[in-house]
Amino acid sequence: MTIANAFTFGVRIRIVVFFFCFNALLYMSFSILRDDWRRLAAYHLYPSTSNVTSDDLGSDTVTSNIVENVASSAVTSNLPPKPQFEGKANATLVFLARNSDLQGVLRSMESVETHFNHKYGYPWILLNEEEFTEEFQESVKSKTNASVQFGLIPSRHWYQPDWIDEAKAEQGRNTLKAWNVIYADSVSYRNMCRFNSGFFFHHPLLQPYRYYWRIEPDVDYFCQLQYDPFDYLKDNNKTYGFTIAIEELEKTVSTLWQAVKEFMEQYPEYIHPNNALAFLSDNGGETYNLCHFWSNFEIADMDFWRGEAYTKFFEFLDLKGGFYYERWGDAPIHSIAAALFLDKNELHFFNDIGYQHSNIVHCPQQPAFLTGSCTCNRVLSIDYRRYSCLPRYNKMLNGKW
Ligand SMILES: Nc1nc2c(ncn2[C@@H]2O[C@H](COP(=O)(O)OP(=O)(O)OP(=O)(O)O)[C@@H](O)[C@H]2O)c(=O)[nH]1
Ligand SMILES: [Mg+2]
Repeated sequence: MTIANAFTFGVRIRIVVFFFCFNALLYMSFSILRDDWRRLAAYHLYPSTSNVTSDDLGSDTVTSNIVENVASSAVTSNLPPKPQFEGKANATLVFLARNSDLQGVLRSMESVETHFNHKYGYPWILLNEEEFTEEFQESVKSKTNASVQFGLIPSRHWYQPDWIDEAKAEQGRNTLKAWNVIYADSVSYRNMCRFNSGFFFHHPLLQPYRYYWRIEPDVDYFCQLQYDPFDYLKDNNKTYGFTIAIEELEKTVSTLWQAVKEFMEQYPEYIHPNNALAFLSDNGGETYNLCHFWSNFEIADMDFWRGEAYTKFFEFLDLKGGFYYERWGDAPIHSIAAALFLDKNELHFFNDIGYQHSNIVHCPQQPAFLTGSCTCNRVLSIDYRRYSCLPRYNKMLNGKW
C-alpha cells in the first residue's frame, strides 16, 4: 500500500467511525427528548388521563390508580406489606388540609408512604380549621399503618384578626387581583399563610414533637429514601431542610423586606454572625432578591419556630398586617428567619429527595440520583433553571454557583 492509499484508507475509516458515532448520538438524543416529552405530558395530564402508567412516571411511582381507589371505595387500603417501623426520632408528618383536598391528600400520603414512611412509621397529624369528615378520616387512616391524628385549629390561630383594617385589606386584595396575582383575593389563602407562619407548631397535637415534615396535597416523591431525614438533621446539627429554592412573586411581598430591615435594626442580637443573608439579598441586605425555600416541603426543627427570635419576628411582622394587606407567604417568612437567625450551616438542601409540587420538580443530580433509586427525570429539575435560587444558595454556602 502506497503512502497515498494508506492515507485515503485512514480517512475512510475515520469517516465511517464519525458517521457511526454521529448516528448513535442522534439516536440517544432523540430517545432522551422522547422520554422527556412523555414524562412532561404525563405530569401535565395527570390525574385525569387514564393511560398514564407507572412506567411513564417511573416504575416506583405509584400514583396511577389512586383516584380510582378513592372513587370505588373510600376505605380501600393499599397498605405496604411489612410494617416494621424504624423511625425513632421525635418527629411527625404534618398535613394541613381541607375536606375537599381528600384525593390530593391520599395521593401525597401514598407517595410519602411508598418512598419513606412504610419503613419508618412516623405518625401523621392532619390539621383543619373545620372538623374533618368521617369519610376523610377513614380514607386517610386506610393509607398508612402509622398512627394518625386529626386536629382542629383554634379560631384565634386561623381567622383574620380584629385589628386588621378590613377596608385596607380589601384594597390590597383588589390591587393584587388587578395584577392577576394568584390567590389575590383569597382571604382563606391568607389565613393559611399566617397559620403556617406563626401557629402550626403551637397546635396541641404537635407539642410532643420536635421535628416535622410538611406535606401538601398532590405532591409526588420520586426517590426511595435510604435514611431517616429527621435523624440526619439531628445528627448533623441542622435545623431547616428544603428541596426547592425559588423566587417569590414580588407583588405579594412589596413591603416585607422593609419590615425585616426594621426588625434587624431593632433586634440585632438575633442576627446570627454566620447567617445566610447572601441567599436573600444580592446587595448586602439593601433589597430582597425574592429568594426563599419553597415551604410546601419542609423538614425542620419546630424548636426554632418556638424559640425567642422567631416568636419576636413573627409577632413583629404580624402587627405590620402584611399577611392581609399584601399576601405574605409562609415560605418567605420562614426562609428569611432561617437565613438570618441560624448559622448558615444549619440549613440543609435535601438534594437526594426527589420531589414535585405543581409543575415544579426537584430531581437529584448525580451522585444522589444513582444511589437514591429515583424515578424522576433529571432534565426536568428546576435546580439550575430560571427562577431557581439554588445557585444563589450554593454561592452563599461555598462561594460557587
Ligand atoms: N384547612 C385548610 N387548609 C388549607 C386552606 N387553604 C389551603 N390549605 C392547605 O394549605 C396548604 C397550602 O395550600 P395550597 O392551596 O396548596 O397553596 P399553594 O401550594 O401555594 O398553591 P397550589 O399551587 O394551589 O398548591 C395545603 O396543604 C392546603 O391543603 C384552607 O382554607 N383550609
Ligand atoms: Mg400546594
